Amino acid sequence: MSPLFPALAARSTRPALGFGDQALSHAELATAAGALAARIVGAPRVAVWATPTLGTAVGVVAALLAGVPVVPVNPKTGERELTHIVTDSSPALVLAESGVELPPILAELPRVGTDRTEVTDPVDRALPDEPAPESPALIVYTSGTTGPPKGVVLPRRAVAATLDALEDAWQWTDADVLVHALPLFHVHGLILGILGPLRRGGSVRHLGRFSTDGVARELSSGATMLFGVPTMYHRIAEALADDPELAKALAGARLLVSGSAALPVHDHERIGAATGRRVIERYGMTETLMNTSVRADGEPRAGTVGVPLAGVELRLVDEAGAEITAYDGDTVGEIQVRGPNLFTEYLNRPDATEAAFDDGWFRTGDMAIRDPDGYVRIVGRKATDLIKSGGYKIGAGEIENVLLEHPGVREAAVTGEPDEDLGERIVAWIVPVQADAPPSAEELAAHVAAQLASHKRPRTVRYLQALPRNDMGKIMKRSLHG
Ligand code: MCA
Ligand code: AMP
Repeated sequence: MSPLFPALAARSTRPALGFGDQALSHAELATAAGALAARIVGAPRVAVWATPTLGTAVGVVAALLAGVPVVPVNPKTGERELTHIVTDSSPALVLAESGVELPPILAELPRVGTDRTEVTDPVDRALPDEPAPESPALIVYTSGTTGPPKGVVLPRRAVAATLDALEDAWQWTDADVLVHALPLFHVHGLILGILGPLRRGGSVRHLGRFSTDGVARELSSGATMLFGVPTMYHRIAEALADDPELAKALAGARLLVSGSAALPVHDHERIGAATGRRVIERYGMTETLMNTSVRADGEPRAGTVGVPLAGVELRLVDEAGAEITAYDGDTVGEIQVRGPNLFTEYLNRPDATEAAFDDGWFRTGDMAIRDPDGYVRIVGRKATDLIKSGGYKIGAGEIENVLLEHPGVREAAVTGEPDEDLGERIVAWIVPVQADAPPSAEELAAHVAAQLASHKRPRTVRYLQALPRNDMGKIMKRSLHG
């Protein structure tokens, strides 16, 4: 396989990474990550404490150079989820910036610093040989409808294939300067948002934290592309009315890309009206990386996720398992995909891996229709127990299990409710042990955040005397909102 990062191998002196006032060129990154790679080479697997910082990017690149599979960990992961991830993936060591206090389960492991001072090496070593295309590059944890999150094993081949398909679809070049504020422990922020610019030989400026001011500042000073989740574009759409600088900055961008959840047509329209620019959507999944996109040279169409990317085969399948051949803008089927962009397996879960495929096609669980010209429109999801909030995928079951462990909770059900800002908001329906002294919403939110992750906390709590159940005793979630 040719190098995953040709510009690193070529020691390009062009800018590569910018996090506030910390920046590295491709050549400097090659030196820093190369030195770090030499320290971890041979480790079976490493975790990276994925703060939105330069050190995280250096750590991940070092692991990729060394051919060591890397598990990015959300630094806001709660105790139970972290224990699961660390036990399941068993990293040999942890990469983290100095000064960060790690939770006990990670603090027990050997720690390697990712700060520039720690990885500065007077010797500019040759980079290690390129690992095999099928070797695992990253293991990214993702929620399912039930059970704890599963580790998605992504080979180098998939990372390269998806980034090269996006190069084609977006005419993405080394002249592009990306700006974003996405977290670095998921595919969107890390693989597309950091590894993407590095593979192209271009650069990324990470805002650390999302703000419309930060987006405006970077797009007015040389950044050409913006990546965000719909919540970020919604906040941009809200701010545009009173912020001519933001409108001007967006109008000058080459490409505005949204993904991870559907961007409502209303927000598409508001941004279009205020800036004259169209946001384009792409559709992907942790297991498949990117599947479709509106092309930079194609017709933008709000409400669609565009056409299959180069190398990606996509089909719609009806409930009986038959392929839908109609491109009629009407017939709904589940999206199934095949191609070099796919993951290899769920770590330690052969059962789940097998169940995820239908004769070699990956079942996405997303329901869609196709316009006559092939544009895909996602219309829903098969599983009602999967919630997308702020672009994060969250399983209702994992939250219910944690809520049920709270001493004040007798019964619990979790649903997603439409939310203008987050797309969906997590709602907890609680039957308290003591009707006259139920645990407060804040307490339950803090309980979930401490065990799972802050983005999994319920934003609304509703108290009931009993949950609606059918004759079989199963909770009838659909009747909760009614
Ligand atoms: C508030 N906070 C709490 C509590 N209440 N923490 C613990 N317990 C509580 N009770 C804290 C939070 O930790 C956080 O801390 C702060 O309050 C605000 O958090 P939150 O309300 O969650 O933030 P938000 O403003 O709602 O965030 C919106 C967001 C975020 C920035 C858009 O949702 C986001 O970054 N989304 C991106 C998701 C993403 O990248 N998905 C990609 C996966 P502090 O102030 O310290 O932060 S999908 C994917 O990869 C596929 C492949 C694809 O297609 O892309
Ligand atoms: P995750 O498993 O966190 O990687 O999230 C993947 C899921 O996000 C997909 O299965 C879709 O349901 C959803 N998704 C990603 N991009 C889009 C998009 N542009 N429009 C609608 N849904 C999307």
